[in-house]
Amino acid sequence: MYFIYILGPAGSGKSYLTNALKDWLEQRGLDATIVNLDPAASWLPYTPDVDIRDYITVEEVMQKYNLGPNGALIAAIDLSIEYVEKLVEEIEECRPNYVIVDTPGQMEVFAFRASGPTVMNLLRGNSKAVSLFLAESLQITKPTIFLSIITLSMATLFAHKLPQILVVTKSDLVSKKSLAKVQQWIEEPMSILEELRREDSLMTQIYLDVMYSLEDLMHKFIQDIVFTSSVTGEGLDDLYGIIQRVLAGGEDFYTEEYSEVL
Ligand SMILES: Nc1nc2c(ncn2[C@@H]2O[C@H](COP(=O)(O)OP(=O)(O)OP(=O)(O)O)[C@@H](O)[C@H]2O)c(=O)[nH]1
Ligand SMILES: [Mg+2]
Repeated sequence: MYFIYILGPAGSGKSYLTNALKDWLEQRGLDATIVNLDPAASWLPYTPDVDIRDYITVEEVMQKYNLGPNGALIAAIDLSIEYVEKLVEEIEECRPNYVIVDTPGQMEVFAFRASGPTVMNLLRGNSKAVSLFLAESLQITKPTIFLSIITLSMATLFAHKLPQILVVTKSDLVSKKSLAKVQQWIEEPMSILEELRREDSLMTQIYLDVMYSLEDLMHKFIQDIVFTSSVTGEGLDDLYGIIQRVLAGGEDFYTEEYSEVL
């Protein structure tokens, strides 16, 4: 059993990718169980096999503790630790090849507090896992947003300490040329400088400093990028190939190199 955690900022396409990936796997004769870990989800593009909302919802927490939606989401995720054992039992009954875990929209609440990564760890136990960090193509193709997304993806990596693949979603919404540009920024981070300067020349020195600091980090921590569309199915073959490589540990992956440190 392999776990695939789907993480990313609000609206980045987590739930749609969860659904598309499950379909892709099932069409190839592989079983996938979907776990919804979003206690605030009011509608999902799939029917979850295992659902945190069967145990706790943000709505209930708001009423019970007189909290607003953000406070209630924090509380619901903290409280969900209590129910992980039940979720694990449900997953084990399914005994799938893959467990795809969809996570809450407000990823900062989930990934950057202790309870989110704790739930992730308890859920997978000793099973191998990979996380997909999602970024929307319409956002990541903008140079300054690219920098924010890259730093956020690294922060997420440090929070859950799992091998992570950067997935640029909704690739059907931008040109191939723009996606190729993002690929180039990943491979040669300094190539973004010119565009950053063009966007805001007053910031040139700061961008230079940032890029010098980020270049090495990016080479070390962002190894895989893939462009997908849950609408056209584009990129899902590539994504599966990378997931397999990471999970099988066939190639030298940074987690092996850093596992002692992490
Ligand atoms: N064109 C296009 N739209 C997409 C794609 N994936 C998702 N969307 C749209 O983007 C919106 C958000 O998608 P979701 O999958 O719900 O995003 P999410 O990250 O789960 O959202 P939250 O859980 O609220 O954070 C929906 O309106 C989808 O229709 C895609 O590959 N292409
Ligand atoms: Mg969602």
